[in-house]
Amino acid sequence: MKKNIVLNSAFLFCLTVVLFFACSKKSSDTSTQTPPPATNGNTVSISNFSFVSNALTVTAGTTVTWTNNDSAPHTVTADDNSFTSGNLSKGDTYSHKFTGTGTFNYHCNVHPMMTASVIVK
Ligand SMILES: [Cu+2]
Repeated sequence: MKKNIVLNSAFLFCLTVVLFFACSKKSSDTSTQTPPPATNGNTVSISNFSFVSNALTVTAGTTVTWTNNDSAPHTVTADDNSFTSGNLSKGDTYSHKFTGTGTFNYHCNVHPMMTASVIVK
């Protein structure tokens, strides 16, 4: 009888281990099915002296918001000067609504090598 108790305990222990791994596998499967955070959408991050994404595609009528995540000041300035944010300090945001379709190239006035575009479809 005592042997049965030992066997039952061993069985229960194994069952617990199996269930634990089954559950942890299930939860990790769920996390891989969760879509990654949107890197596109209608926001652009300015970080490490670049625009992320540097080729944002949106539909006409979308308001795009830029956020400066750098300590350095940046601007969001259209190459044709149709819009400009002025100097953005760290944490500052700038929004511009794109009503017409086309490719809108822009740059940073402080760092002209920083270029990017918004493609409006
Ligand atoms: Cu800049």
